[in-house]
Amino acid sequence: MKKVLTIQDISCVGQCSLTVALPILSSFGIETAVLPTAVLSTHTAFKNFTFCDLTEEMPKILKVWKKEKIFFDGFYTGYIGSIQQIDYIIQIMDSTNQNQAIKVVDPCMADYGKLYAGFDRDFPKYMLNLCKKADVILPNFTELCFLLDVEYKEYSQKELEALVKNLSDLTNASVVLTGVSFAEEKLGAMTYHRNEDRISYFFTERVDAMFHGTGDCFASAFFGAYVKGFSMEKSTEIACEFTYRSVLSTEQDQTSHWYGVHFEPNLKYLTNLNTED
Ligand code: PXL
Repeated sequence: MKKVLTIQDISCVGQCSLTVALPILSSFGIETAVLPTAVLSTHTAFKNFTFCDLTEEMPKILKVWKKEKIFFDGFYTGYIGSIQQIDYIIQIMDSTNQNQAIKVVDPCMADYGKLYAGFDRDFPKYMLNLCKKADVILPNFTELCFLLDVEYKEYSQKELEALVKNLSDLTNASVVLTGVSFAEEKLGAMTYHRNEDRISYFFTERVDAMFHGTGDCFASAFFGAYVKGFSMEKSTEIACEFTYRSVLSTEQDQTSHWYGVHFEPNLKYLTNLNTED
């Protein structure tokens, strides 16, 4: 069985980061170890959230893992708690990497043109360093703009493709851009396969509602599929479909809350995927 490490926060309530990644990766049948970056009462879109920074734990945890000869077949990073953590995470990836482990970085830091509460303006510069360690990075459009330090505004399809290629050149990673839309009723993702210099698109119907946490559902499903051996493009298609189904479930559930995605009814879609397909 594959063993992977995911590095992101625990938002105790909020249906994001680790509380989303763990059930999703388990549904793929992947053993998942965690390195929590911080513990928050709720995610940062809530008011007055608490934040316990776990930066100081990282070198201590690594020391034990080195002694115990613990290695991983894959790494997936999400929300990072401090700039200093980025160096620690790079050290951890370098010293617990087994068989050229797959590295996926979700540069989770911004949406709708704004950095999340708590990140200052130079955070994207440091996040770019972590992206340089990745095989695949999964920015949304806001994060793409911050990583490239370009204006957050509407771009044509041609311009968007050039921006994605720029980010790939800068990081040496393949790029999966989420939240892509060129027609009102469709929403999806663009992939740029770096080694094959290939751009592809995947779309589903757009659900007329916005929910927090879709990025984490997408990234976790993408990573699970990719570790299972699906191609980058097929993993993107699976992640789009899973996120679409989860947003539909959220919209249809009258008891849904505002802060997260009701992804649980769709886990069986991931469990039933077959790499032979
Ligand atoms: O869903 C991304 C995310 C993860 N972790 C924390 C967040 C957010 C988005 O706001 O605040 C703590």
